[in-house]
Amino acid sequence: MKTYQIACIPGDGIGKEVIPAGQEVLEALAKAQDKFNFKFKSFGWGGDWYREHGVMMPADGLGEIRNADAILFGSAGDPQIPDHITLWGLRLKICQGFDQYANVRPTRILPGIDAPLKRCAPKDLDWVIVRENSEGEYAGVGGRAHQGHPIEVATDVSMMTRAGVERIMRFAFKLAQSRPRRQLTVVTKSNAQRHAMVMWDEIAVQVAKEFPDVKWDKELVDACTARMVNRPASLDTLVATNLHADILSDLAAALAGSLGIAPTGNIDPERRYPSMFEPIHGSAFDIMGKGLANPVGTFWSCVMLLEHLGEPAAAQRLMKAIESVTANPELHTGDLGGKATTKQVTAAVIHQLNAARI
Ligand code: NAD
Ligand code: K
Ligand code: MN
Repeated sequence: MKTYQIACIPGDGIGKEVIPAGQEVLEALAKAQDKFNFKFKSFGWGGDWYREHGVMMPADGLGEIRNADAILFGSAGDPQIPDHITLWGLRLKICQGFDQYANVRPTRILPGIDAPLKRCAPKDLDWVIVRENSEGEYAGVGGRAHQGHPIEVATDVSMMTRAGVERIMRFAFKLAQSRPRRQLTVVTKSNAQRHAMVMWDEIAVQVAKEFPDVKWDKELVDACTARMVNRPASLDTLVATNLHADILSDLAAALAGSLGIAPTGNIDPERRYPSMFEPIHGSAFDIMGKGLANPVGTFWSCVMLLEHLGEPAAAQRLMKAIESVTANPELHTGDLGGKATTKQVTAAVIHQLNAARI
């Protein structure tokens, strides 16, 4: 029987609560069928590691997880450590080190969840946001000169390469092509960002020619936020830069009910390196350590992990279990207006997995 090696990095805050829950659910899923097993290895990297060692992860950390079949990640962010240190020292190190250049963020309104938009039926909101995950605004290019002086200058340069934009555009068109509506919205801000985003637009026109069966349009990112609220059914697959898609996908998650539900995959489409799956939320300082975190974003990320491993039947089975749990308001956590705990939701999903024994 096949055994998948999964590297677990819970990180900080509620990451330490939702990732063990995800591991439990994957273990239960493996037990409920006899096709594959998981071998988990956990890494205690993050804020605690930083307090002890002065870095978020060891210098050879990427080497330690290099051979995993996939990575399950929680969150990097600690109330005592500046956010740019925790983010750059762990999550971005992995995303960039393993060239996980496609960040895929599906959003849908799951059964039983009250989405905040009154005019939006569940079927009207079914999106996948593709986020460029290797360059753009988060390329790390820039600096500070004359720090602390009145003449100080600080820059963060949004650096885009033709090769980097072409590969994410091609990935997004291909993904759009695989979905029933075959529709892509290319998000841009080329009216104001007149160099990199103009190249982005030109590359969209060029790559679109390879996908004549995909309908596509362009939308400025600010207008796109309004369109998501006013005409959600007009969108299907979207592609946007690192920063723009970061913001759009939090909005998307909130429109679908809660940040606590939304999943993501940091994918290396060429499969040279392991891909990394994580809920889109962060450490949630306000609720950490209380056992109140919604684990659904992590469970849905596990669905994406299973799809990536080439286990679509198992992925579907887990998604069904998640949906039958969200359908019951008594199993909603605080972010959804309910009273359930992380443990109760986890136990309910495991119960459903076992009940669905084939
Ligand atoms: P956050 O996602 O941690 O929290 C935003 C709000 O959503 C909070 O009120 C929180 O309680 C709620 N929330 C989020 N996830 C939830 C869940 N699963 N269940 C219930 N409620 C949930 O965002 P933030 O407050 O902006 O960031 C906190 C820290 O996390 C910062 O250090 C930030 O840098 C970090 N962060 C890390 C990642 C990552 O590792 N990928 C992503 C986002 C934020
Ligand atoms: K996260
Ligand atoms: Mn984000």
